[in-house]
Amino acid sequence: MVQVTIDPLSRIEGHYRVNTEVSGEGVITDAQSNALVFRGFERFLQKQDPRDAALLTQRICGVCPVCHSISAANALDELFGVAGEIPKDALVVRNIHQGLNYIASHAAHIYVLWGPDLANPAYHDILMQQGDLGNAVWGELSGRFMPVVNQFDGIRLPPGSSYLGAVMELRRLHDAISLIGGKMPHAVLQHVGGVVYSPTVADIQQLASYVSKTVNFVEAFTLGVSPDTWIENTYRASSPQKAVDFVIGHLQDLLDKSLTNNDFSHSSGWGDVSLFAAFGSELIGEKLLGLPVSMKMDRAGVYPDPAKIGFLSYGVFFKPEKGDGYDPASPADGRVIPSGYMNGSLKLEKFDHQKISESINHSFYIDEKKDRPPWNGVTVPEENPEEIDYTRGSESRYSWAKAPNYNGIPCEVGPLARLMIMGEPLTTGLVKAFQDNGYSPVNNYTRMIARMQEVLVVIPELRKWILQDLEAGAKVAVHTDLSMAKDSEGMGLWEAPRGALGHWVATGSDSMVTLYQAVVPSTWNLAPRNSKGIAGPVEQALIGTKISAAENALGVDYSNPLGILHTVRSYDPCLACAVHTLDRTGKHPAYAIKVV
Ligand code: NFE
Ligand code: MG
Repeated sequence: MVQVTIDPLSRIEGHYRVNTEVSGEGVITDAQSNALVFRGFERFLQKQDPRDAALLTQRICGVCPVCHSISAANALDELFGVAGEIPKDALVVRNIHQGLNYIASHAAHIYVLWGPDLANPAYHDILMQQGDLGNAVWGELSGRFMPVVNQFDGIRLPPGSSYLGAVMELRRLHDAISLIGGKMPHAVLQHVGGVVYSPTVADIQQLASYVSKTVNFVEAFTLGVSPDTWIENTYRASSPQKAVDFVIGHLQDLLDKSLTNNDFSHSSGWGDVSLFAAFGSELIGEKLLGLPVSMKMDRAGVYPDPAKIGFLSYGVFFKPEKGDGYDPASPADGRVIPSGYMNGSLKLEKFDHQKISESINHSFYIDEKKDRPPWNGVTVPEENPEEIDYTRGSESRYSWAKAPNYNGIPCEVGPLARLMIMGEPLTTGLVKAFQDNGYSPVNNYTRMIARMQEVLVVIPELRKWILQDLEAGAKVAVHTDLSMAKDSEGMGLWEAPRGALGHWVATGSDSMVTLYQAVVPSTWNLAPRNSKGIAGPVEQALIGTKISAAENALGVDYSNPLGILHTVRSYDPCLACAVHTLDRTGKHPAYAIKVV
């Protein structure tokens, strides 16, 4: 048994440590997910004017400030009793603001945080065993995904073309978000009662132009085919099987050409998604397309026991067709990407916000109760440093993240959960293909494909909101004043790029905040054990995963623990969001393995 600890785990947002125990065969047998900073947003909002929450909570995170401002504004709408009257155009502006941030956030993850893993030296060694084909594929992976600072065999390599292209594209997307939000990060747009700005005709045209430039990037780099063709045959396919057939057929056409000349370049049609879709998966690449080699990412990051995991979506993007107002409880038909809960066997149930609770048994908080719903939540940090102890493994208290549960069960949240719950054809078809072929449908590969596909789900909706639904100069707010928030409660359910996001607020007789709780996607995904001792989603996904590249294809290499890195990064973690401080002791945990 070897203990492998990665601290800090890089190329995620924030400060994160993961402890694992690994068997002599290189299989992870236990894992603890450690969130090691506490920031206290829920505490310093106490006694504040609640209207400030839509501005202040954005400071939780610079990657996803938009979703925090919208969750907060949604909570305030209910707190002030105006959720049923928010003008339709304000809801459309919230959609556009969030839609642009979804694409930017997913692009940052796919290309900048996660993409460089495809250029890991282990894949060089695995691919080089395949002669000319492997050499050509490695040339594409390293040429596209190499990060800015990278050395290989002591030689400094230039950054990848797709990596650099995405960085430029992110800048443009941030310009677009700034146009509508005033700035990015930390916009000044979302407010109780609606939004503070109504786009002009010129702004609407400018927004449309930004989106069409993003679509050009997606065509040239990400897909290698027209996004409209892809959307028509996947997101809008008449059945999940047809969506999968389209993608497999497309990959087969590309391979038929490229296997003769070993040309896997962008100019021969290999978009970044196609390259990953074919070579990332044992089932798709080796079994269905007949490739001699793959990264086998579909074998890693799976849940061993369906009774201990669920999948959750609170629903996101208002439906403009419904007119003014919305239901804060987010019923299943209320949003474009719907709310819902799927159990570990992928059976869909209606979402009920009353089933949400958070446990603190393995977290550094003090409370006489071990589980509380967020509308009755407390956040009191452990003050006694002697109580902070990481040494008893999974028995310890070991994280500043609480452990959220739905009906007592930890849940994966994020693009894969959302698109499975939505019944998005490509995701649903892929899930079925993995099940039919004896694979776990939820794995590191399907998590990444779902994130890529969600960009293609958002693009056509974004174009519709901008070009059809948004009215220049329309009314975008209803009147509110502070007295309306007296002795009240509000709940803001939304979906951040990384998954289910909820803000809960309550006020006293002076209308000032008496309770503020945020339950955030990375808190769900990176949770420690809950009050029943059930491991959090990332912990469960790590257990059983092989530590080194492609199912330990080159043997066990503790110094390059790609199984851990791929699995944790497939959730796109954000620790700034997950733990909304300081090491009071001044003692820092030892660095065991530092991966940069
Ligand atoms: Ni800081 Fe966030 C998103 C939220 S987190 S990135 O998306 O809420 O898990
Ligand atoms: Mg919280």
